[in-house]
Order: sequence, then structure tokens, then C-alpha cells
Amino acid sequence: MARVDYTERIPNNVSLSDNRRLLRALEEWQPRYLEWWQQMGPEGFQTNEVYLRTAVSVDPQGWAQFDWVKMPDYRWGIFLAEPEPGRTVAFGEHKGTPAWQEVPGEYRGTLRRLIVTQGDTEPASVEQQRHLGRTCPSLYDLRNIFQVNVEEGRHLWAMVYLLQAHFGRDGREEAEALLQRRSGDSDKPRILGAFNEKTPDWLAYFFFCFFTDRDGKYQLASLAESGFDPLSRTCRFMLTEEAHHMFVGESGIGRVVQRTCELMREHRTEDVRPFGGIDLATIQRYLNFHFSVSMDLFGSEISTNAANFYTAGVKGRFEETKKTDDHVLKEATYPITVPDGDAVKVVEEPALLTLNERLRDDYVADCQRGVDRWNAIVRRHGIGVELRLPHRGFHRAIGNFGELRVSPDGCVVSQAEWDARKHEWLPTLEDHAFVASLMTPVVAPGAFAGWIAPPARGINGQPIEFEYVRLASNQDGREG
Ligand code: BYC
Repeated sequence: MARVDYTERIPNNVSLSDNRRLLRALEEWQPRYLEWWQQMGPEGFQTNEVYLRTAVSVDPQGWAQFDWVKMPDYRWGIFLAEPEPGRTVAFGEHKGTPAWQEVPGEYRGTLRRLIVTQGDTEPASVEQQRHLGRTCPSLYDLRNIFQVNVEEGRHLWAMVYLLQAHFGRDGREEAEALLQRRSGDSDKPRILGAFNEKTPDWLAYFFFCFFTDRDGKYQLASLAESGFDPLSRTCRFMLTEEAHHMFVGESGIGRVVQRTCELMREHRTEDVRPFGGIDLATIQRYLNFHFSVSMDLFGSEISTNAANFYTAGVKGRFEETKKTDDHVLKEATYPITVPDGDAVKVVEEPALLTLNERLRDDYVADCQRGVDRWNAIVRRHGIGVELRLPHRGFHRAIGNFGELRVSPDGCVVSQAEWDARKHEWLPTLEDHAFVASLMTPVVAPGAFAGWIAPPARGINGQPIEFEYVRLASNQDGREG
């Protein structure tokens, strides 16, 4: 069961060949997906060989096989984690009953919407990142972004499989619509805010992988608790791939910080721009932006949607099954932060209504651990500056703080003060122009752009100077 069948046109471990109708539907969708990939996937490099990992089984050990692959030939397929025998719904009003193998009629709309929202983010991120290969800081980074891109493509496959297998005609229509919407398009935008923002440069990209992919981790982990077993199994496997994306983000920013600190020490100044580095103040402003747009992805602090998802058993909490409470939460409360005049205060609200905030809290704690690791790099250089997560109310568009202006340290400020100070808090046009000026491609094996340190080690035990993307055989990647 665990092994993936690669003799099929669509690799899978769900015995697709036994279900002719579903197989046909997916085979019809496949060429349209490839068309989308050619149109909206990475610009250039489509005929270059890339050192990519592909899933060959869903076992915790050895699911990844590394090989040279041209991206359009990547074996996108359908992989579900192993079923857990006797699995039951772990929370909500169906707690303790057998997990569902088919969609319960009463939750059809809710589940469809969650799956579509999740699915929509995957192609969106590929679209947001499509131009970045042109300005890669190294072959190592180029390979990593392509790995992330093909896996986001596979995550789209994962959601499309659920739609096609379990939602009939509606599911087929949604699968088509996932290929029609476009990140940032004013007529047919992607569903969630952060996925319509631009990812203009590699600093933004690394922060996106750190903050926005981490939202992916928390949302997928909550959906992995779902009583709808196929969704749970799909998300469990997706989470193994997601870990690499966050690694790319955390190590990417870590390497930028490292390089900045080296330049600060060498030139005894905070202003490393003249030496081709990205100053910590600019890094902080980028951090503020990406953290705040990712915070919005958790929805409102008070959400009847979230309460309904939970009570229905379709979306749980992070690590639901490890928690020791009643998993029904009808009586429980949870503290949330709300605006209070020009400050904020903490109030207790019903736990069921505040599930988005609870997940956001888990997320913030995880983000903080990453920021602490970046700060350890700064400290190792004997530099007394700290990167900080801004206040949860800062620069929010969704929820209690959506209508307010809040400074990074958590004070509610007037529109006038916001306008006067936002250049201190968010990347300015000038910051973007400066970072853009550093984005010249570096493609010699083992070479790195001057604004980022090399990684500690290569991919899959290969040396750092390994030719992770073969450009020589084809000039596609280097042409304008
Ligand atoms: N932008 O009760 P509310 C990933 C809408 S990332 C726009 O506050 P709810 C990845 C909401 O839809 C993970 N609209 O929130 C990362 C609702 O609309 P309706 C993606 C927003 O419903 C990197 C209304 O506001 N997965 O995988 O409890 C690369 C009121 O909603 C936003 C998921 O999100 C927003 N930010 O929760 C690649 C999991 N926030 O009903 C991939 C599935 C809220 O009024 N989605 N709204 O039309 C969900 O669980 C929920 O839909 C949300 C929102 C958590 C997103």
C-alpha cells in the first residue's frame, strides 16, 4: 500500500486503476494542469534538469528519491499516508464514532469549501514565485525553490484528488476553477489575502517560506485531525513535504542574517548597504510585513465558522489528539487579545468561538522559536540588535485589529501617526528598490550572491558546489 505505483500515468497509492471514472476525470484534468504549469509555473528553466526529490513511498523512512528531472516531467501524483486501523473522530459532536471514508451529506459544503481554500493556496504560491529563478542567489537556492514549487503543485493534486473523488460534479468544477484563478488578478484573485501579495525578491521569498508556509503547517495539521479520513491522510503526507519549505525559509533568512552580521563586523557599521548586504532594519521591516499578512490567514479571533468546523468534526486543533481536555469544548473558555482604547487587553471568550486565535497562538510560538534562532546568529557576532515579531495587532486586515492602526509594539495609533511612521515599520519603496538592486543571478556551481552566506551543508549529502541545476546543457534559464 505504501509504495507508489509509477507505472501509471498518474502515480498514486490509492489504487486509482480500480476506479475508472475517477481515473478518467483526473486524466482529463492532468493536461490542463500541465498547461497551467507551463503558463504560470517557474519562468524559464523548464527544460533544464533539476536535482529533485520525488516521493516513492509514504513511509516515514525513505519516501524521497533524488534524481535529475525536468520540471514538467516531475511525477505529480496522489499519495495518502497509511490508514490508521480503527480511527475514530477525535473531537466535536461525533467524537468517538468511526472516521468517515465518504463525505457526510450534511458537511459536504463545509468540507468542499475548506478543501478548495487549502487547494487554492498551492498554485497561488507557485504563481507568486514564478519569476524568482531569474535572480537566484545560487544554484543551491535555485534547486530549492523548484523543489518547493513542484511540491506545491503536488499539494494542488492532493486537494484535486479529494474534490474529484468525493464531490462529484461540483468537485470537478472546483478543480477547474483552481486552475483559472490567478494570484493578484483583480478579476479572479486567489481566495486568501497573503496569496495575492507579490513575492518580489528572494528576501520576501524566504520570509514567505518561513511565515506563510508555516501557516500551511498549522492549517494542514488541523485538517489532518479531520474526521473525514481521506482529508486527514492527505494532509498527514503533505506535512512531510511542508517541513522542507519551512527549512528553506528559516535557513534562508538565517544565511542572510549571517552575511549581514559578517559585514557589520568587518566594516564596523550597521549600514551594510554600501557593502552589498541587507541591513537588519530592512530585514525587520520585511519580517513585520510577512508576519502580519500571514497572521491574517488564521481568520477572525471570534469565528462561528471555526466553531462549526470543530463541532462538525471536520477541522480540529493543532495536535488535537495529544490534548487532554474533553475535545468538545462546550464549556471551556480561551483568552484572546482585543483592542481597548489605545491599548489592548486580554479577555476570556468561549473556546469554541476562539479556535482560530488558539491556532494562531500555536503558530506565533513556533515563529518565535525561529526568530530566537536568528537572534542567536546575531549574538554570536557580538551584535546587540534583536529581530522581533511585531504585535499581533500590527498591520492586520482581518479580525479585531483589522480596522485599527497598531504599532509593532502594540499601541493603537491614529491614522496620522501611522502615516508618519509606517516607513519605519514596513518595507518602503526604497527598501524594495535596494533589495531588488541586489537580485542579480549567481549560477556558477558553489558561488553565492554577496548578500547571503552559503548554507551549512548541501542537499541529500551532496557538496555545496554540486551542480544542483544543470544549466550548461540548455541556455533556457539564462535567457531574458
Ligand atoms: N483572506 O470566520 P472567519 C498553505 C474570510 S497556507 C481572505 O474569520 P474562518 C500554503 C473567510 O473565508 C494554509 N478572506 O474565518 C502556504 C470567511 O469568508 P465567508 C491554507 C479571509 O472561516 C504557503 C470570512 O472571511 N489553508 O497551505 O474561520 C504556500 C470570515 O471568516 C481571510 C487553509 O487556510 C483571509 N486571510 O477561517 C503554499 C485551511 N481570513 O465565509 C500553501 C482552510 C478569513 O464570509 N481554510 N477570510 O465567505 C480555513 O480553515 C479557513 O477558511 C480560514 C478562515 C482559516 C482561512
